[in-house]
Amino acid sequence: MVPTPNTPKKERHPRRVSGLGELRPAVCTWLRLPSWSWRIPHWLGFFRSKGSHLTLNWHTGEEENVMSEQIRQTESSGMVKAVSVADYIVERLAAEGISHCFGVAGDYAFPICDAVDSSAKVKWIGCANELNASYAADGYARIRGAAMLVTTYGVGELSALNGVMGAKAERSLVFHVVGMPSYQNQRLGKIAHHTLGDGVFGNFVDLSAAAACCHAVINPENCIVEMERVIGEARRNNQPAYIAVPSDYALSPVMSADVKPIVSRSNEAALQKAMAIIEERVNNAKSMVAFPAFTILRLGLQKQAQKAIEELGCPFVTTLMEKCIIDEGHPQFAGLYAGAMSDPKTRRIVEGSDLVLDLGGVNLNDITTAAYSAQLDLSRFITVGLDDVRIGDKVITNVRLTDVLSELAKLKPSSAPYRGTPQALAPVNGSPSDKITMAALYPRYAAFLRAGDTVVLETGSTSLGVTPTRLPDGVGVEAQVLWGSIGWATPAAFGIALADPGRRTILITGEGSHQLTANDIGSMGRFGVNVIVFVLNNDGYLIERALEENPDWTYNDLAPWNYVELPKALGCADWYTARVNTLGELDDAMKAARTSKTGAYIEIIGGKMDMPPVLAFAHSRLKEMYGATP
Ligand SMILES: Cc1ncc(C[n+]2csc(CCOP(=O)(O)OP(=O)(O)O)c2C)c(N)n1
Ligand SMILES: [Mg+2]
Repeated sequence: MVPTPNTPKKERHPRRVSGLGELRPAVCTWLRLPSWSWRIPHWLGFFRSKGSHLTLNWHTGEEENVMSEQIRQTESSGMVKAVSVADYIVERLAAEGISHCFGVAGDYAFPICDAVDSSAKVKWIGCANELNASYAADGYARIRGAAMLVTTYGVGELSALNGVMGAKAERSLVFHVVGMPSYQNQRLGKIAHHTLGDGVFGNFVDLSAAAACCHAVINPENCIVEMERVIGEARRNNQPAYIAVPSDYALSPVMSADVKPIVSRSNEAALQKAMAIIEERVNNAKSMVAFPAFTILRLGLQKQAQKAIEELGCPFVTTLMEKCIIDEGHPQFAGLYAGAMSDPKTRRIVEGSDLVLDLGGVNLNDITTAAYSAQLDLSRFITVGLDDVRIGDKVITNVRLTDVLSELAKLKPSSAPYRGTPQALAPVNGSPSDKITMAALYPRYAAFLRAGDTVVLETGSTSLGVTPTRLPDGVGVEAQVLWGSIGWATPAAFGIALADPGRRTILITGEGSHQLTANDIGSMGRFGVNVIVFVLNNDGYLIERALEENPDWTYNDLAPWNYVELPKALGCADWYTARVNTLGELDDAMKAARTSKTGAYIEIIGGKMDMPPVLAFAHSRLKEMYGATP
C-alpha cells in the first residue's frame, strides 16, 4: 500500500482497527501462526535484562501492543488483510525497542520505506546520505541497544558500509535492511540500474554481509524464521545484522512459521565452573583491578558492572574506550589507563596487580595503550567476554557476561575495599582576552559538562585532549576509538540525541572530521534535536600533522569553510551560533548554548599546532606505533 503523499500519517490508515482481541484468533488462523506467536517479543529475555537502559513501552508487557496495528489491518470487506514481509520486518524490529529508522530511500527499498512510514511505532528519519545514516544508527544503537538502518540496493548499501563495519568493530547492533531488485527481475536476469549490468544480483550481498555478524536474504517463506535467527545472533554478538529483501517479496504476505525467539543463556554448569575458578583466583589475589570494557556500555550493563565492582571492593580503571562508563568520582575509580601516559599510580595499580578482571573484553589497541606503551602480563588476566570466559589458556564457553556480573556481585573477598581519592576537576584558567589554547579549553569542557549530558567525541586531537580530563559524575561519553572513522561523531550525536531526548547531547568535533558529515546538522534541525555542537577550527588535520615527521604536508590542509554559518544554511536558522577567538567569548558562548532551547553551534578558533600531551607523546613514538622494519 503506497500512502498518499502529504497525508497525515493517521489518515493514511483508515482501515486500521483498534482492538486486537477479537481479531487475534482470526489473524493467527489466517497466518496459520500458533497463538503464542503473538508473544514472541515478550519472550525475549534481553528486553528485561536491558533494565534501565531501555525505557520502552513494550516493557509494560501489554500483549495487544506487541505487534502493531500493521498486523491488525483489515480490508474494507472486514476480512483480515495479509501481513506483508516488509510490515512484519518493521514490526518485529520495533519489538526490539527501535522507534526510529535511519536511512535514505530508493526504489528497491520503497516497500520497506513505506512500511516504516506507515508504522505507528517506527518513525522514518531521512539522512543526507547513507554513511551519515549508518553513523546515526550506530549512535542510536549504543543508547537503545539496537537500531534500524534502511538503504537501497548496491549504491545505498555500499555507501553505508564503513559505518556498519564500524558498528561491527565497536559492538553496536544495527539492523541493516536493504531493498533488492524484485525476485521476478532477478529470476529473469534482467539488466537493471544499481547493478554492474551483468544480470547478477548477488554481487553486493557478500560485501554487505561482511559488515555484519549474520545475514539473511528474505523471502515470504523464510521471513519469520530468518528474522528470529538474525535477531538472536546479532543479540548474541551485539553486532550488525544484514537483512536483504527483494522488492516484490517485501510486498508479499508473510508465511507462518512455527518458531520461538532465540535467547542467549549461560550453560549453568559452564557458569558454575567459570565462577569456581574466578572465585579461587579472586580469593588468592594479593591485588586485583577491574577493567569494565566498552561492551558493558553497549549492552547497557553499567549498573550491574558497578555493583559487581562494589561488591568485589577492588579498584577499577578505564581506557579511552570506556571513559565515564562508571562515574569518575566513584571512590574505587583508580584513573584512566593508557600505558605510559597513565598517572603513575594508576599504572602501578594496573601493571602491578596479580589479577586483572577484564569485564567485557577490553580492547588493547594502539590508541588505548598510548602507542603500545602498556606493560601488561596477559597471564594475569581473567577476560569475561560476551559469551565466554578466558582464564590463561582455558576458555569456558556458553557463559554470558551478564550472568558472570551477577555472580561476581555475590563473591565476598576478605580484603578491605579500595578507596581512592577522586581527581579534582581541572581549574579553569586564563583571562577573557586570551587566545584559546587547548590547555585552557579542556578544563572548560569539563566545567561545562554536567550530569545528564552525553558527550560525543570525534576522532582527532580534541578527543585525545578531553579523555584524560576528569569529567563530572553523571556525564556519558560516546566515542569511536577503535574504528576511528572521521565524520562519525556528527551523525552519531544526532542518533544519540534522538535515542534519548531526556539527556542533552554535546558534540565535540574537529573541523576536518566535521567536513565529512556536517550536512546532517540539517537533520538535527529538521527533527528538532537540540544538540550543542563545538567545532574546533585549527586550520586542518592536526592529529595527522602530529602523527608525521613533517606537519606541513598540504594534504593536511582544508578548504576554509565558514563553519558558524552552516546551521543557518542547513535549515537551523533558530539555533544559537557563535565563532569564538578568545576565552571570554568562549565562556559567554558556553553559557548561551547551555540555556538555548534550540540547538547551538560554536566554532572555536584554535592554534594550528596546539595539541594535547598524549598526541605529542605519540609523535615521539611513531616507530613503535606504526611498526618499522629494524
Ligand atoms: C574516514 C577516515 N578518513 C581519514 C582518516 C584519517 N584521519 C584521522 S584523524 C583525521 C583528521 C582529523 O582532523 P580534525 O577533525 O580537524 O581534528 P584535529 O586533529 O585537527 O583537531 C584524519 C584525516 C580517518 N580516521 N577516517
Ligand atoms: Mg582540525
